[in-house]
Amino acid sequence: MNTDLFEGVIDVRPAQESMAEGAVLLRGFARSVEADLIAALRDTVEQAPFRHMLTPGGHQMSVAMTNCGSLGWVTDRSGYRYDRADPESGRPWPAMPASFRKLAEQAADRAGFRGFSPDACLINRYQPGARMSLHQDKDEDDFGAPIVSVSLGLPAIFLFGGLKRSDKSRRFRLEHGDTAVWGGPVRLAFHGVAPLADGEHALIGRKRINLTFRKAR
Ligand code: MD3
Ligand code: FE
Repeated sequence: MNTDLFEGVIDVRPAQESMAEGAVLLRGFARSVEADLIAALRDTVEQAPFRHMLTPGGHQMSVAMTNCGSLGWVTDRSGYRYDRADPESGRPWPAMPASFRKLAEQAADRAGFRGFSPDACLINRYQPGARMSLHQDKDEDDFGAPIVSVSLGLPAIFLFGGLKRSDKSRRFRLEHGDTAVWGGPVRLAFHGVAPLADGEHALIGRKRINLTFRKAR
């Protein structure tokens, strides 16, 4: 039915794509609030700058990271964990901006995961060549909560595998504003990001930013 002509209501909801059972891709979902997100990102990064963390094996990650929210994901020689404090400054992570929280909760809601309340937002910065190898997100206490991921800036190829590392992965091109939600068994699927291709994004510049919202505790 054409609701625009019939009721004078325009459906502005973006297309909803299913990547797998429990994995929903909301194309362009964050675009209507991009200016708020970018301003809040600037403010957050001023308080807790991006840094290249060390893996437990001693390798520096190509992706630079920071966090906001009451818990932040960190890695160093002693392992992966969530911490209330930024190890670089000893201070609590910056508060999760209201625009971030609202977007994550609305995306989860739209994808059918009601009542999502993230306590952690990992902010990943990919410069050309940066990548993230296949992994599972397993550092959270409660795998029952979904994960919401918001892509900003340059497009990236997202690799989406199965529950075993050896499962074949499928590729999805994630663009500025695209928002993905993962919950249920697929929450533990292997995933990664192919090396970022060079380019220039009109608002974000020569990089890709990914916001990953989780309930860590
Ligand atoms: C699929 N970040 O920080 S988030 C990460 O684009 C991470 O920076 C990627 O993976 C990035 O851990 C992708 C999207 C994501 C998060 C969790 C998932 C995809 C997922 C869990 C299961 C399946
Ligand atoms: Fe991940």
